[in-house]
Amino acid sequence: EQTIYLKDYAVSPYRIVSADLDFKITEADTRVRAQLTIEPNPGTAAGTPLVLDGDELALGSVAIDGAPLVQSAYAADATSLTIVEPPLRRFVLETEVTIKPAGNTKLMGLYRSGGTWCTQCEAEGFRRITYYLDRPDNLAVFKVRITAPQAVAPVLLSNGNLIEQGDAGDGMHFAVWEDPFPKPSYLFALVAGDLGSITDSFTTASGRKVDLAIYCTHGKEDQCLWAMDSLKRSMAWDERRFGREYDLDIFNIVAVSDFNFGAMENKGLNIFNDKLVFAQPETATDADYDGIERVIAHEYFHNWTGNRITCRDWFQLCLKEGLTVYRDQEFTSDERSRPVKRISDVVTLRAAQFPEDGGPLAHPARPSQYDEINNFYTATVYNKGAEIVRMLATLLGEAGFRKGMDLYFERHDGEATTIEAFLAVFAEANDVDLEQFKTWYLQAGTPRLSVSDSYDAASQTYTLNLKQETQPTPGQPEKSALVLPIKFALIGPNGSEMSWTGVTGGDVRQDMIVLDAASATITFSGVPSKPVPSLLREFSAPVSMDSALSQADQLFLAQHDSDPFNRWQALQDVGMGLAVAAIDGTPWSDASVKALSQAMAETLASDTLDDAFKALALSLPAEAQISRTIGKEIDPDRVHKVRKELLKAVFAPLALEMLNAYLALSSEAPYAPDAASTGRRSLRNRLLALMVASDCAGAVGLAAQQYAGARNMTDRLAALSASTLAWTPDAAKLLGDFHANFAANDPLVLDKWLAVTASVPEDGVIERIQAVLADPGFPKTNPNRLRSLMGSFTLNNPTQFARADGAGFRFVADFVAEVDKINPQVAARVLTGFRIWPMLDQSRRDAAKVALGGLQTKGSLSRNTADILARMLA
Ligand code: HT7
Ligand code: ZN
Repeated sequence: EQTIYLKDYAVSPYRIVSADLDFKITEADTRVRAQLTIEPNPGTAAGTPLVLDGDELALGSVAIDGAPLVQSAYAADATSLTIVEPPLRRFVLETEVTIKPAGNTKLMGLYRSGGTWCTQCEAEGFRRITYYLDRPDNLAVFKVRITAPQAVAPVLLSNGNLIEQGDAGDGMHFAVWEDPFPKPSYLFALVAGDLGSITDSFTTASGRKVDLAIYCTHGKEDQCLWAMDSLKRSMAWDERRFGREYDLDIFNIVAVSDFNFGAMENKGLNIFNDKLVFAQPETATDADYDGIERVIAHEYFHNWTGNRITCRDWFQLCLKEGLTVYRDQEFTSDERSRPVKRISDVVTLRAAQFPEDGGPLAHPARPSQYDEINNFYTATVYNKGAEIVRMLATLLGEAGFRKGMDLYFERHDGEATTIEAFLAVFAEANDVDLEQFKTWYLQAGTPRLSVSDSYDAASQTYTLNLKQETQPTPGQPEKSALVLPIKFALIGPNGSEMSWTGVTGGDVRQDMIVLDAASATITFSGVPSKPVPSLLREFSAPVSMDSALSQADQLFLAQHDSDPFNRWQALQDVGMGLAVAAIDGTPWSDASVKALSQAMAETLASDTLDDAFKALALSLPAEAQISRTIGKEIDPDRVHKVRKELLKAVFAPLALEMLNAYLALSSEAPYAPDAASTGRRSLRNRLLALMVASDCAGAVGLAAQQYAGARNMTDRLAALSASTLAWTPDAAKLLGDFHANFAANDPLVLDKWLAVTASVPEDGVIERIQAVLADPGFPKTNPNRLRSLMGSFTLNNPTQFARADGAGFRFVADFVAEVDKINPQVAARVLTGFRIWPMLDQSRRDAAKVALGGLQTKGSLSRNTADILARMLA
């Protein structure tokens, strides 16, 4: 396999300045004629060959400035077209290729989803459409002519503005689109199909009217309204918060059913996985509504952070992704509840990114090498990337961060740039040195922050000892100290924040300690009584923190901390402490469980906390989270069993309070996706799940009743999952009913049934999944269906995936081998579920190795899957 290194980055000898593309689409195939205006870059020597990327293209003809090239003047192989001796001046290269979208199951390049032709070009899909310099630092203006059969493709779309359309004879019609903004090829898009649409408009702050449209399968138009509403709110927010206006007259979104990812930010023509567009209360949950709002915003925000300013090379992926995730997180925080959003994001980070950072697939947010770039669209690049930007904002303050962003837009608009350039604008705008901060982008692994403290009553001094350490990760044996912004407060015995008169031994800035060394001992003087430290408020740095707080101090924080994040964290820490100790052989005492139970009861009864917060707080850490904290020799069955017992011990005594609260939260109001209504449903459904899981009397029947009477998918699915996760006597019946009455005719609801089915922590689940896959009607080419089934199994069903007999591992390895032939991106992503294997106990490790080894000996794996497999086994 060919490894690409950041250190080898070089400017291309030639650049494409404009691309005129002419697509002739027919049922059988698509003919693509490209007229590329090309110039040598400064310093290119005469005779330097021009090498264009290509993949699965059937080459017809090649010409330069209108003259066909003789065979010896060019060479084409499986991955490139080389022009042996191009002119050392501006010239037009003309190529004609034929491609077969209907057989394109990789879903990269031009492919068909249902009857619709659509494209996905990021990262390297454009080379599957035509020969090109398919690299993000080549910015060109595009003009695109599409000719297609009028009957099957009445809608013809591409980037930019529609400048011409008409009849092309023989039942064909055409449209011509022109995008005035130079862009890299990965932002190219084309759609041709028979689609319905909804339209709207947005007037920008400077008074320009933008026409908005969302295209979808006929009949689904009314399911696009929430997406449209989210789009308009995103456009307004980016103006308010970052001063960024939209720049074209048209903004189109197209929803398609077959898509490798969530969505794609193509200039002026976003293409979306339809699950992130369609919403109606009967089929979409609150989580779906949230996801749509978030991803619509994310793709829209890319117009500035990604499109207007793009990446120089794919190593810089987190330049656009980390920053844009940060921006979408801020949007949701401003639109909904900031603390609830922060807690949810940290839950995601810990569930998805921390395990990546601590396992065989660990890599820096800006990697320095890759074999297959598609394997680097990871939680590290996206979510840790966002955390890094968030730390920058924390360190610089809101105004300082905005100054840096303004300078970034001013200085780099229209460029393909780097992380270095991004950091430089913040350093310059704020006159600070960010050299050490940059290490966050270069170093993999989650730092461990250890804290101990002491109080000296005689001198009224309080001392905090802080230590950071990052374990080695693949290819990075040595780690250096990072800059950790640690937001904090000292909480006094009456629950309010204490002040101090002096501080020595560290960089303490009002409510923040900045730790930039391996350790620090910070002494606060003038502290009249022993405080309880509230550290890492708002989760101000993406670290794992070991604090030596007693359970009593943690519960004190859970009750008094004015930082909602740390209040939530304190409850989690108590639950984690009890679970880990019990798994380790030290059973919890009645008193300690009672204290946690009491804290949960107080949380539920609080009149100041909101419902959404309560729903998050009334929980124990997930099994995967507990396993990760244990860190080695994990037996998932034991983790499952102990967590279940703890859940029962903590929550069963609250049966009556939970039931009363559940009943009081019932509502006859019609469904609305606003924060308050969503919060109410999430608390009610959380209580139902807790009552079922802790075997409260009548809870099984209550779940069945809620399932049957539900007036929206949020409540119905919650009742179903509460039943199936606890595998109640009703569970199988409810699962069957859900399939027959809700899932069978709606693919996005079917995904929910597949996910619930695959998450049942009971023997027999593998056989049930196998039966689903063996059904001839099951669409093995659709990523959503495959991910719902297999992604849920590997990530949400640890006891069955990591079965001691190896059956789960064998099953997934066989699946990966089969799907790899159809869609390598899906196969590689499912395979990443194995990353937990080095932490398992010996027998499970052995079983995982056998399954992975078997996959390796199969040979002929895609580059995507072979790369993950090699790193997994290294
Ligand atoms: N920038 C987009 C990434 C993406 C993608 C990557 C690989 C294969 C298919 C893909 N579809 C979209 C999405 C985003 O982060 O906004
Ligand atoms: Zn993105």
